[in-house]
Amino acid sequence: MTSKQTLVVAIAVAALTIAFLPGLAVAMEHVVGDDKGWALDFNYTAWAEANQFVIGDTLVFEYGIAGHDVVEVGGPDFLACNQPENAVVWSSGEDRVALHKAGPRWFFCSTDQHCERGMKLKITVLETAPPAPQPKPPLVAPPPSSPAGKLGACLGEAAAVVTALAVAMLVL
Ligand SMILES: *[C@@H]1O[C@H](CO)[C@@H](O)[C@H](O)[C@H]1NC(C)=O
Ligand SMILES: [Cu+2]
Repeated sequence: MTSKQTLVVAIAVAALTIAFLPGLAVAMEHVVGDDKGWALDFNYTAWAEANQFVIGDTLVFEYGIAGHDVVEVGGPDFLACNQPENAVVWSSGEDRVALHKAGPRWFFCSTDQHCERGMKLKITVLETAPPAPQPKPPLVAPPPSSPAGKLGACLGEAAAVVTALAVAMLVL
């Protein structure tokens, strides 16, 4: 292949990737509490509601090891801030917890009364990411769930790829 052909192929691959990117799952790392990390005086219920957790994602708990830890428990122990003998405990200060199955997970800090004071996190891990909200289709268009709607969406993506290729050919 000439270098020009190589470039065209590279651009085509890039255009295809961008066109179909929304359909690809990207594993996410969630730093618990964002900038605040794993700490007192933070609403982890609100934080969990503002985030989406999908199988393959990772939770990262960041905190000073002198003051905190991370304990994983079941639902009733979570409600009672109770740490059973067999609970899994993380204490590195930078704990990475892989979310490898769907369903709820419960964590709290076992230091003093930190759990009672709200240093506790419940998340629900989803099987797959829910579809991103789509812009409302015009009234005349068929509903997106119908075969015609899907075809339309595919044609739209195909048109984007063809346009990108045409631009690439013109530029080269
Ligand atoms: C934390 O946020 C949740 C959800 O927004 C809210 O229902 C709850 O009252 C808050 N808790 C505190 C202690 O502010
Ligand atoms: Cu703590």
